[in-house]
Amino acid sequence: MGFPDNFLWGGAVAAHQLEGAWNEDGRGPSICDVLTGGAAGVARKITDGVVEGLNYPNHRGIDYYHTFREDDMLFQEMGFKCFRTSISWSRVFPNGDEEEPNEAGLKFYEELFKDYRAKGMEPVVTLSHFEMPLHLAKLGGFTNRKVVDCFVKFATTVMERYKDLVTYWLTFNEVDNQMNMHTPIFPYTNSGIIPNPDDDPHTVEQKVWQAIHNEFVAAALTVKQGREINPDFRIGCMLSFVPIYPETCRPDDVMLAQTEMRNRYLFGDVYVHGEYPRYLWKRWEREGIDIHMEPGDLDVIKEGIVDFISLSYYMSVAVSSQGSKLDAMEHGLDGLVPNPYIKATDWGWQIDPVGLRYSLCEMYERWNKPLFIVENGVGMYETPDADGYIADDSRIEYLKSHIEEVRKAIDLDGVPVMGYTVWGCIDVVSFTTGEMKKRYGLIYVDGDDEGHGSYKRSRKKSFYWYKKVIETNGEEL
Ligand code: BGP
Repeated sequence: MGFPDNFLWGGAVAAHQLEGAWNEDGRGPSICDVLTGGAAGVARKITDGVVEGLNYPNHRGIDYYHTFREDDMLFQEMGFKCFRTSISWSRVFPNGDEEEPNEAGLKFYEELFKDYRAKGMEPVVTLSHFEMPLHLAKLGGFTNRKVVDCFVKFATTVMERYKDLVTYWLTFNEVDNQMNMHTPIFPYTNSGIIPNPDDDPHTVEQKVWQAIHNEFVAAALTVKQGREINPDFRIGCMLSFVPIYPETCRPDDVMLAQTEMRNRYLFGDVYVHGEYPRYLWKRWEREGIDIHMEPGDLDVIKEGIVDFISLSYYMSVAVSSQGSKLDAMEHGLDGLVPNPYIKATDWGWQIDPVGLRYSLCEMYERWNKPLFIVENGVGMYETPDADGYIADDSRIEYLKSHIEEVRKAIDLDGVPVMGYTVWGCIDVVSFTTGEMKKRYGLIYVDGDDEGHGSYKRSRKKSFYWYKKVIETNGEEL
């Protein structure tokens, strides 16, 4: 009982949030490079080129591009069995549509993955973690069919190059986030759709759905071609799983929660069943969404079924049929209401460990595929004490309570869980806020939002705690 012997404990990061070196060794500008840093309560801005005087925290990240060998030693010290990162597309194809890849970019990831292997960590690689070359976004991102070919070329190039180094691949990070269609950030970072203030809401929805279709085709082609490159590859999708509870047992609340959950389920439904669900065809018809499909697209989607499902899990939310419709524009959800039974973080993310077990059961029973938790963690404000130490007991409590629920899902519900990677196992630039001060790490990085500081690494209390968890294969929490 408990975690299986081959359980993949580890940590997770994404290229643009930690590598820095944004314009080194031939890397082209990516959409993240023109996304400014934020400040508490201020949304990040999307610019169309780097603007002097604005803050772009990912240009430096935490310098991992230059420090990975030493940082990886810390992950090795914790006993990581795997390490999840992403490949920055514009390091490999600087504009996205070149004939030949950039050898320096390919070389970097080769060294990186070799280093993981040498340190006993299985690489888990996301092909697209909120990044694409800026040039492709200017061509319309995934609304433009040409980008499907560019992506597949990029994916097959790296799969071919690292076929003996990497077994676990994930296609699009949190692909379902763009169901928050009316926030500028998710359609942009998921699909490279640059917001156009002249677009009416229907035009925005039409664009996002088209991009989603094209990404389904791109993901399925990647799965198919990946299997030809190496039949031992295990290729999964990546979903941001946020269970949506009805606020009450009022039937309209329950119905609303089910309707909203479909925004999450539809991605897994397509990746696993290989076809668009009937509720989606109905919705497209009702909302006047007209998807351009090329001949053979639906066959491709049918053939490119994933081997496993990976997910991020941070929180649950609740909805009420009595809630405001306006919320749909702001949050991508109708009738969002606070859940009075659980606490939230400083950023309003509601902490709900039981929701993780609930999600694992829902997902497995719906899709019957192994699950891999590739992100879970808590963002906190943190300042080292006089000795430079951070006793992050509340992070330990967060992780412990979530891992306990994973164990229950395995032991009591029979859910096959492949692994668990703590998000931002080292402090990185926050994705939604663009800040360094929203920290997730088990390792502290002495850097601020403006890039000041020594960037020295130090172990937090959670570092030692997680090391023990891995050593005892989750027996000691
Ligand atoms: C997920 C993303 C990550 C990450 C994490 C935490 O949505 O896949 O890239 O950053 O959330 O989010 P944030 O950094 O905004 O707190």
